[in-house]
Amino acid sequence: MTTLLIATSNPGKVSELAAMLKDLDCQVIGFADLPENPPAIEETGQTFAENALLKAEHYHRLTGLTALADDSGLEVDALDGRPGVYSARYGGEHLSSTEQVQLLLSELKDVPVPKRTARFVCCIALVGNGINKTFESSCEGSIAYEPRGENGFGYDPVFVDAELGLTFAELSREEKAPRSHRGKAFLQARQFLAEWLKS
Ligand code: ITT
Repeated sequence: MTTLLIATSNPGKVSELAAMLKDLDCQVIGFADLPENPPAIEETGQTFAENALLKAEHYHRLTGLTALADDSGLEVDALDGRPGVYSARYGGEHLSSTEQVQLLLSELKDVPVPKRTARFVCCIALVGNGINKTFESSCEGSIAYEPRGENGFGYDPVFVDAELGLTFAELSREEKAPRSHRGKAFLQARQFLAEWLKS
């Protein structure tokens, strides 16, 4: 049976991706299942796809396993698309998610509702022997004036889904998955994976 490595050190992503992968015909493992934590690679790409491939290629090279990496982030229109590919490092490497959310809210404090539009973007890269693929998707929303909800991770408490009017942190994992950037990118990856695992 093929082993698929979920190549991320972000616990929020691990939990979402593991749930999405659970009925595929392969053994899914994370960094915690490896004998030692693999060293990270610097995310020097200018796009989500470049960074997702950088990560998946790096972890495939280190482990020999088929690696699934995700590069994702939040593009805020009033900030000309920032933080974008720098979402994990927004405000500097030392800030917690809660502090990053507060920084975002302070940057947007004078921005009125119609101008608070934003989107989450996700690119999933799959790299293994004979595979080198990316799958990208996004979801539209806007930035709330204050955090709401307890679920999810990162910017979820301030990302308001355009259709539901609820933040992603107010949704359960099962409600977030089909509408999220990661869930939609994963659906494409999953179709490919299912075919590839049969071959
Ligand atoms: P890995 O590189 O190890 O996967 P990371 O957290 O550094 O972990 P990224 O470089 O892709 O991952 O950064 C993405 C950041 O964007 C992440 O840290 C979150 O702050 C944010 N983000 C991505 N998807 C999100 C989601 O579904 N909900 C909330 N925030 C999200």
